[in-house]
Amino acid sequence: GKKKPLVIITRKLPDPVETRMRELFDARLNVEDRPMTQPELVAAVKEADVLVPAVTDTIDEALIAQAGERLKLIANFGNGVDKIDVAAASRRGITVTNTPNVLTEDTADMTMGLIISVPRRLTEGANVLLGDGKWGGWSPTWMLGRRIWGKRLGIVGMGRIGTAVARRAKAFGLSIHYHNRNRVLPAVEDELEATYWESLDQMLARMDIISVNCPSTPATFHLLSARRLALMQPSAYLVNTSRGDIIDEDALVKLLQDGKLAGAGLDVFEQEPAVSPKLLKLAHKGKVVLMPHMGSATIESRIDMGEKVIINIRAHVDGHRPPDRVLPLRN
Ligand code: 8YV
Repeated sequence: GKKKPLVIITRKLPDPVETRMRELFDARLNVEDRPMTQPELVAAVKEADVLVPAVTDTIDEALIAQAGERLKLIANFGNGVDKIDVAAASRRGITVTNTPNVLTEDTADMTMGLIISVPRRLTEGANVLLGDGKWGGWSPTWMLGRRIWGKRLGIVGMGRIGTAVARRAKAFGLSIHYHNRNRVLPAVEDELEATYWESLDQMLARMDIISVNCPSTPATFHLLSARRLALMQPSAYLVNTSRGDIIDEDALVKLLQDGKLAGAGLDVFEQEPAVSPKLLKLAHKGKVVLMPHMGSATIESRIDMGEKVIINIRAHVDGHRPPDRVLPLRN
């Protein structure tokens, strides 16, 4: 039969995915559960027919310039391709694919979790018993948070995940507002009773909770800048499960420290896996809830993401257009 393509996978993947990849491809798996070093990545792009990176790998123009003739597909394990220079890949005739849809609901669940956790002080409450095990007892005025029911949620980026967050939030009694480059379909606006804000500034100024659900692109870098964050009400909360660099993290920290923002729930950071000590301090004070990039971290999502990677590779090697091809940004 045909020679199997050499597929180099940068990270350890769930067992069923690795088993399937071994059956279908000449799969080179990363047995150590750590990101590849730069020399390892260079060796991989020189040799592979297909590279399967994850969010911890930076596939920039300089790396792509070192790719061998054989490399024709970068099948990302993950939805966000912000660490991959898709335009540079495209110029070299390398296709890029991602794994949309399968992680939408889980990421929306995590987002909803943060939308509830921060105002209702879930982790703070749990830590009372964990910390020193001392609970002084119930009191009518102790550990009071803020209700989310009846509040206004502003979603920045109304794509698949943003819409899934909106559905959940509506069921929890929040009113749905959103900012997006384009309005969503009237049927979706009707279903969610959603209000479209053409002006992000105006939306930020009027919301009780903001959820960031847009991709990280040059156009969204620090979209929530110091100036824009300062427009939010001091009683407002900010949640981010997309990418850290959409928010000016230093400016966010400053506002939280100065009491000009009520709290934040962050699953992503500007310098992962490093988290600023200032944010950790705010977490200890109960002002913020910090998660280590876990939006899609379910067995189900991660297996389905692997399946998507496999589907994209198979389509590509069979000479078809892979279903999840990512096109270079046009801006
Ligand atoms: C993963 C994600 O944690 O899909 C994404 O964009 O951020 C998460 O699903 C990770 O990126 C997988 O590489």
